[in-house]
Amino acid sequence: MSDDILEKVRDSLADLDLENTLRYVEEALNQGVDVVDIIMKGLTEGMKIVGERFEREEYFIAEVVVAAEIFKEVMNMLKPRLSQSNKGLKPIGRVIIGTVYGDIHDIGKNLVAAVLEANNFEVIDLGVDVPPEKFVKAVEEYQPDILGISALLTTTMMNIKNVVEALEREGLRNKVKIIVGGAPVTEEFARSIGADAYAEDAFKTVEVCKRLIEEKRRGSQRKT
Ligand code: B1M
Repeated sequence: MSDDILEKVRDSLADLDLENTLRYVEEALNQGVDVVDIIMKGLTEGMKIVGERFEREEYFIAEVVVAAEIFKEVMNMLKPRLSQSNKGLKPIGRVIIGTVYGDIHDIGKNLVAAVLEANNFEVIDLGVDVPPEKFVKAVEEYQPDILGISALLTTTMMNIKNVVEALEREGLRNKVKIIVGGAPVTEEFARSIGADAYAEDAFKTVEVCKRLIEEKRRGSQRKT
């Protein structure tokens, strides 16, 4: 039953049909489908299909932009439902997040930020196309526990290394844990550029960030 409705959410997003995407998301919520499943099995899978159609040249940039707008609109509706009741609780930790220089993809990064906030992290979002100097300045200014860097292009993921090196040059590398993610990024890549951790999706990011906070508090500089 819930698979049925999630397929409808996925396909209506892939077909760029805002009205039906919203309708099926409402229906899924009414059926009691978990909001996490709506995001991961419905919307994210729909975006994957959009990417495949773009690769096969069935869709062009205009269609991809429309899909991104639909995703964002539905997320605006779902975001309040992600939040647990964190009011009055001390945040678990502070995370600065941004999409790396040269890259303007922000749907995944925004989702990671929303899920972290819903799980009681304080999140400072630097936006997209963020140069290394801006990451460095933000780390100096806000002294976060964790710096999160997102990259969606194979060409821009290499720019993450420049951020790690810039932090090293400024003597800030040991003050912050670095987590990286995004479609082309892997665990192996994360290690190779000297990041502390990798997470494959927004919900894994929460688990990994909790672990990084623990490690930081224990004063361990061991790489994960
Ligand atoms: Co572009 N794009 N795009 N695009 N786009 C991809 C990434 C691509 C795979 C499509 C394809 O060809 N199949 C391809 C990259 C190929 C490559 O490098 N290997 C591509 C390309 C080529 C381009 C352009 C170069 C196209 C052009 O102009 N010719 C151009 C580049 C612009 C630039 O950045 N300089 C471009 C532009 C765009 C749009 C602007 C039209 C739009 C972005 C709109 C926006 O973000 N506001 C767009 C979109 C939407 C996509 C696809 C279709 C969907 C991405 C997405 O939002 N997915 C994408 C195809 C695909 O990924 N299959 C594609 C949904 C989102 C929830 O998932 O972002 O993966 P994702 O995030 C996940 C995880 O990756 C992870 O958690 C998230 C949530 O669970 N994660 C993290 C992400 N960041 C994390 C950080 C973490 C931890 C986990 O810690 C910090």
